[in-house]
Order: sequence, then C-alpha cells, then structure tokens
Amino acid sequence: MTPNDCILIGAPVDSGKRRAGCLMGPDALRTAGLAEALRELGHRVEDLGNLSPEPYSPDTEEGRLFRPNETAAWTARLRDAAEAAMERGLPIFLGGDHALSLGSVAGVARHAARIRRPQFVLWLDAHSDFHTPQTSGSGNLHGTPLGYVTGRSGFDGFAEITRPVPQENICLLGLRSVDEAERAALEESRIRRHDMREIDERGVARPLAEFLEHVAAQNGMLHVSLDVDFLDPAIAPAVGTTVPGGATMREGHLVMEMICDSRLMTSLDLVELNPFLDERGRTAHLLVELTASAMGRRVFDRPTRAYA
Ligand code: 4U7
Ligand code: MN
Ligand code: MN
Ligand code: MN
Repeated sequence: MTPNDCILIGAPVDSGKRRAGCLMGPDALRTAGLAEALRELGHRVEDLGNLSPEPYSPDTEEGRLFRPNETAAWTARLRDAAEAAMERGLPIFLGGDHALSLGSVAGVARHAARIRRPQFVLWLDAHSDFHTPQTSGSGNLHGTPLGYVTGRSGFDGFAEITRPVPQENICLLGLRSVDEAERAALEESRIRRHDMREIDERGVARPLAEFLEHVAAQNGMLHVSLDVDFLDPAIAPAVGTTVPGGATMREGHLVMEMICDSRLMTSLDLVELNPFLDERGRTAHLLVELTASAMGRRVFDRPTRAYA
C-alpha cells in the first residue's frame, strides 16, 4: 500500500448516550498501539491529541434528548477539524461514541464538495443510526448521525448541513437492530442496506464488493465508520449497546482487507469503544488490528482487485 499521512484525532465524545466511558476510547486505542501499528506498515502518523467541544451552555437533565448542547458543540468542532485534516492526509477519528460522526462525516463531505468529488459512507454497525431527534425513542444522539448528515430536519441548535451526503452514496452493513421509525424512513430512502441475514446468505464480500465498485466507478471519496457493535460481542465486549449475532473476527478482517484493496478509503471513524467494559484491552487491541488490515497488513499479497 502506498504510504499515507495518517492524522489521529482524539474525539472523546461521551454525550451521545447515557452510559459513560467512551471518553476513555482515544487513550485506549493509543495504549493498544495504533500509531505504532500504522508506522510499522510504512505510514506517517501524526497524533493531534484530543479535541474538546466548542463552548456550550450546560445541558439540563430535563427534556427528552440527552445532552443536545454538548453534542452540538462537539459536532461543530469535529466538522471543522475533519475538513481541515482532509487537506493534509487521512484522518482517523478515535472515539468517543458514534455522536462524533455527526461532525466527522459533515466535515469530510464539505471537503469533498470543495474538491468536487462525491462523498460515500460505509457504515459498519448493528444499528442504522438514522434517527432524528424527533424520532429517537431513547433521546440518545449516537443513534442520529446518518439522519443528520443526510440532511433530515429536526436538528435544532446543530450546525446547518450545507453538503448533505446523498442517500444513494451510503451503505449500511451488519444491521440487526433497527427501530420501527428508522425502518420506515430507510424503506423510503435510497440508502443501501445489508442486514445480518443477507450476510449469512451471501457472505459479507459480495455486498461490500458491489458498493466498492459503485464508489470506484464514480471516483468517490470513502469514509468508513466502524462502530464496535458491528462485531459480535463475544470478540468485542467493550461496548454499551451489545447486540448478539454480529460480525466474526474473520468477517471483520475480510471487510477491512477489501477496503484496503480498493484503495478508496479517505477517512475512518473508530467509535463506541468503552474501555470501562473491556477485558484486558482486547477490544481496543482488535480495533487496532482491524485498522491495520484496512491500512495494508496482510498475510500474502493479492493481485490488485479491480474495484476501479
Ligand atoms: B449506535 C437505538 F433504540 N436505536 O436510538 C437508539 F436501539 O451508535 C440504539 O449504533 C442506537 O451504537 C445505537 O437508542 C447507536 C436503540
Ligand atoms: Mn453506531
Ligand atoms: Mn451501533
Ligand atoms: Mn453503540
């Protein structure tokens, strides 16, 4: 793989849901050796340290939504950080819960629009995260990033989305927990979606290859958002929202290796790691291994795949 300028951006966002602990995620990923693994693969690595949200008025405990002001302040900060980092290399956002992707995806989409390339998003997750603040039953904003970046309405107090990601440019892989309001909205949408049943029937490689071919055909930028709960809780226990029946170690690595072969990935989120729930760092370590697979680690070289 040609060497990349990897830019590690710590985003200890913990406001997207009620159970605390994701704020320790960036340091757990560092401790598990993320920078070292990338350097070993020949990449240059710059660690920007941890960001903090823009100033905001403290959230009250009233209201249906959990910490909307703090999350909106993170979104503004991360959108600007993402847009700036795209000028210089391949940003890797160290989460933090999935609310960080309201900002990271909004920012990369603005960069793509500026250089006149289409932005695509691969969402590796048990959940579809397509709520708006109004449809969310839990009031937890880590369930809303895809609603926000596609320009759904109802995100009062959040930065306006000037460059919505087109629905047909988004692919959800790994689905096994979709709320009724999300299912209805997804069925009305052009978002590509592959649930675990489809993965069981067709394997993970075919749906993924179809999407990567589609991205390559349009010379797209590809943002990959990896939620820990994409993986089965038996191999990745450090997550608040465990859903049994997730991707195996082998499926996870295959996905990342295919992403690598495609050479399409231009930015990456590692989200929802809650080190407080981990077992001797194994989930943090697995995320480092998966990132290494996406960035060039392999057993044997393959002839370059014709996704392009
Ligand atoms: B994650 C949920 F109700 N849909 O809205 C909700 F099932 O970033 C879960 O994917 C959201 O972990 C999970 O609270 C958000 C719930
Ligand atoms: Mn998620
Ligand atoms: Mn999830
Ligand atoms: Mn989760």
